[in-house]
Amino acid sequence: MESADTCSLSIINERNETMLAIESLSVGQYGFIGNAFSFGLAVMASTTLFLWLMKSQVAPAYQMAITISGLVTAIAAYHYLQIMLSWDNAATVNTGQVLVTGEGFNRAYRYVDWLLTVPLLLIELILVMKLSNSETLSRSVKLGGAAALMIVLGYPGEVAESAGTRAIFWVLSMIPFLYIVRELVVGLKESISKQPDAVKGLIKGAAYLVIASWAFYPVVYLLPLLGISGGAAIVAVETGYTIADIVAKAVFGLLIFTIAMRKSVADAEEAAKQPKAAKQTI
Ligand code: RET
Repeated sequence: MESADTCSLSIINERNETMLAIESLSVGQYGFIGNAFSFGLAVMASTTLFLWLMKSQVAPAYQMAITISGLVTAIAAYHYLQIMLSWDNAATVNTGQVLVTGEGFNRAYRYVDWLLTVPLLLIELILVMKLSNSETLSRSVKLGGAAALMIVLGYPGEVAESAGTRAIFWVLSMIPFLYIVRELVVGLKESISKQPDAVKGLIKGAAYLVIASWAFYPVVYLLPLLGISGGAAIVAVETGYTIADIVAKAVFGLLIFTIAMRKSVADAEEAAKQPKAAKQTI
């Protein structure tokens, strides 16, 4: 029974020789990636709890940003659970070898996660700046739309079996990506200058953390085309995305929380400075 199973698994193995084929992993590499997914799940779930439990500590004006930040890590926690289960089901370890089961590893979970979380992350950054309603809406729509386009254009290349297709969709996805980066650098510069001194540095830091962590994704995507092959390519892609996700969602969420705390204090100090008469007229 056991040998028949092993035999059918090996046949699938031979047929599945693609660029990022799971059967090219060593047992150690297969286990390492599974552990990275498990770590990602733990970070996302605990960050969600922290953000939602601490939300009441910031002024009401910033609570929406904290709620959204927790939503981003909650969506990610759910997807990391699915990713981990799919990874476990995609292969088995038998007599020191990784054998694919034929179920396949579902790479769509990651992209659906990004499709939901990337626009939310951008909206969060815009919200915490407390711009006028119309500016908040127009920037959210423009940046959120570009982010969705970037993810949708990246997916066909991620699941493609040929290097050429991967390269083409990388180029296409880079167009909305560069637009977002330009908007963040140029467009937000002006609103950053209007922020209170206490948070100016932190908001700038958040914008640069977004750019640096986001820039990591297209680099990770390219690694299989840059001479890394076999099991090492899958390790690079899967752990690379997991690290980038932890920085872009959990670390970023905690930074947003810190900004919201400081802005709450700065707003309260500003209100205390207003003369009594002026206060009564508000
Ligand atoms: C892809 C495809 C290749 C080209 C580019 C990409 C960019 C992905 C990015 C993803 C960001 C994800 C975040 C998730 C956290 O919630 C799709 C890999 C440019 C920037 C921030």
